[in-house]
Amino acid sequence: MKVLNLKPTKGVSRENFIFRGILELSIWDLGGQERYLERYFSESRRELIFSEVATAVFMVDSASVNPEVRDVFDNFLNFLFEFSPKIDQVYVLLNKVDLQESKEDDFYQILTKDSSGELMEKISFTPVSVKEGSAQHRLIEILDYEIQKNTLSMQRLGKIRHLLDELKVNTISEYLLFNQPDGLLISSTFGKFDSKPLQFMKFEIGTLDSNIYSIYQQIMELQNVSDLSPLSLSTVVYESENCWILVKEVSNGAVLMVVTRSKDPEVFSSVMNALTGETFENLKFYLKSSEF
Ligand SMILES: Nc1nc2c(ncn2[C@@H]2O[C@H](COP(=O)(O)OP(=O)(O)OP(=O)(O)O)[C@@H](O)[C@H]2O)c(=O)[nH]1
Ligand SMILES: [Mg+2]
Repeated sequence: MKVLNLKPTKGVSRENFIFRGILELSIWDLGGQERYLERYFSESRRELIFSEVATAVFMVDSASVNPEVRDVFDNFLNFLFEFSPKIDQVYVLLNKVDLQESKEDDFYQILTKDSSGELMEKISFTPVSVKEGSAQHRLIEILDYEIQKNTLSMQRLGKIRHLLDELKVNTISEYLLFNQPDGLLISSTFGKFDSKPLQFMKFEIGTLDSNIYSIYQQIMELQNVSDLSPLSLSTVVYESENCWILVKEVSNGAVLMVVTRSKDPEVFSSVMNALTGETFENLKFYLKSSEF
C-alpha cells in the first residue's frame, strides 16, 4: 500500500536495519534519476558508492523498456566488481510484472546481449512485482542466503534455536521468535515458518488506549504505594478455547510468542516462570549482537 505514493529517491538514502533480528544491514538506496546516476559513476564518487558492498541489487522498471539502461548496468557492474571484488552474485529484479505492458523478456535481452558466460554466472535475474509482494519475497530470499553464508549469524541462530527448544521441553509449549520491525521469524520450535507475500508487517503487541492505567493508579493509591511503576506492553496474554498465547518483548526489536498445548494452570505457571528465568535471559544475550 505504501508503495503507491512513494516520492523519487533523492541521491542516496541510507537506512540501518536488522534483518530477521540477526543480520545487521546498512542499506543504500540509490535514486535512479539520470542526474544522480551521473554522480554515482563520477570519478570522485564511484569508490565511495561501490566499495564494501556485500549484496547488490539492480532494479529496473520493466514497464518502460529503454536500451540506454544497458550503459547504466555495465557501469554499475564494472564499478561494483572493481571496488567490491568479493561480490559473487548480483541480483537483477525486473519489476512491475503485474502490469500488462511489462516487458521483462525484452529487458532481459537488452541486459544480457553479448555478455560472457563467466559474467552471466554472476548475475541472477528475477521478474518481480513490488505491488504483488514478490519483490519483497525475493529480497528476503537473497538476505536469507547472506545469513547462510555468514558463520557468525548461523552460530547465533543455532544457539537461539537451542534455547527455544529448552523452553519448549520445560513448559510443554511451542515458541516462536519474531523480528518486530518486519514480522519475520527469527527462529521457532517448528523450524521454518514462512509468511505469504504481502503479509510482511510489523509485529505489534496491543495498545494501552484504555483507562487501565488510571485504575491501576487509583488502586496503588488505595494501597499506599508511593512510587508508581509505569505500565508497559512488554507482555500480553491472549486466550483461546484450548490454549494460552503469550507475547513478550525480548530485546533489540524481537518478540517471543508462546503457544501452550493446554490450558492447564501448571502449564501457564511454568511458562510464566520460563519467561522470567535464565534461559530467557540467555536468549536476550544472543539477540544483542554486539555482546556476542
Ligand atoms: N504497477 C506497479 N507499480 C509499481 C511497482 N513498484 C513500484 N511501482 C510504482 O512505480 C513508481 C516508482 O516507484 P519507486 O519505488 O519510487 O521507484 P524507484 O526505482 O525507487 O525510483 P527512484 O527513487 O527515482 O530511483 C511509484 O509510483 C510506484 O507506485 C510494481 O511492482 N507495480
Ligand atoms: Mg526510490
